[in-house]
Amino acid sequence: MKELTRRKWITTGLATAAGASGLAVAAKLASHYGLVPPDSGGIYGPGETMTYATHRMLTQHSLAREFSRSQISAQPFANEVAPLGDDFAGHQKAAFANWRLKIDGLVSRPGEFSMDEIKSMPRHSHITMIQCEEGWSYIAEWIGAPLSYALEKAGALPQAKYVIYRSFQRDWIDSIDMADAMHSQTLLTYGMNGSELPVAFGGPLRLRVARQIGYKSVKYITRMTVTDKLEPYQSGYAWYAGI
Ligand SMILES: Nc1nc2c(c(=O)[nH]1)N[C@H]1C(S)=C(S)[C@@H](COP(=O)(O)O)O[C@H]1N2
Ligand SMILES: [Mo]
Repeated sequence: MKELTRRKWITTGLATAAGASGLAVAAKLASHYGLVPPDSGGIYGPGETMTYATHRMLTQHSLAREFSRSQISAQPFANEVAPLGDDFAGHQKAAFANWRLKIDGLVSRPGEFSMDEIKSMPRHSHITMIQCEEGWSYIAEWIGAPLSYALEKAGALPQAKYVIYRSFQRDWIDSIDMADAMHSQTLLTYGMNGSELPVAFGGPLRLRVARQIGYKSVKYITRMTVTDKLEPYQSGYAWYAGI
């Protein structure tokens, strides 16, 4: 109850500050509560801060909409990825037996997980829509281990604020805050629509962040780093892309 009242107060404060004295004041208030995203500095910065801070105040524990099995898209669209190269082909040939997910940073037990280890973790699934910023979308069943489970196994420390994740494709790196990292719908995904996750859709391992737009669901993930600070975000897209 107390938390709810506090949240309501802060949200009202943010909205009022934004309306009355401009976004700069709202940004100050957000900063006071530690709700400033890493792209708060650019021209869209104040807007990004407002979006992130109000989302976090209102929807920390909300779920992305789930669909029924009959609504699964018959022909999901796999966005084209850059060629994956010979090293990836080698992994594929070995049926990903040598694929590892490394977890490091602010954890008490840094280490690596094989696909078999990830598949032996609790198995969760959800039928949700993935939406690209370019407009298309599809609905699929995503199957995997909750990221929260792997982070707890690795011993994420209390000062953790974000998780940075990297892909086999070196230029794909992204990050989420702990609210999304620990969220029940955030999965280390290895299955789709009852089968193995196809390579075109990010197999063997994809981070599915159900509450954010498509580009946050990075394919071919190899490493996660728990941290308490992020470098400025320079992808040109919003860091927080909640839907
Ligand atoms: N490694 C990697 N992850 C990626 C991408 C990519 O090119 N490489 N594209 C992103 C974008 S922009 C979107 S919209 C979704 C597309 O998911 P889909 O291929 O399942 O449709 O994956 C995201 N994850
Ligand atoms: Mo996208």
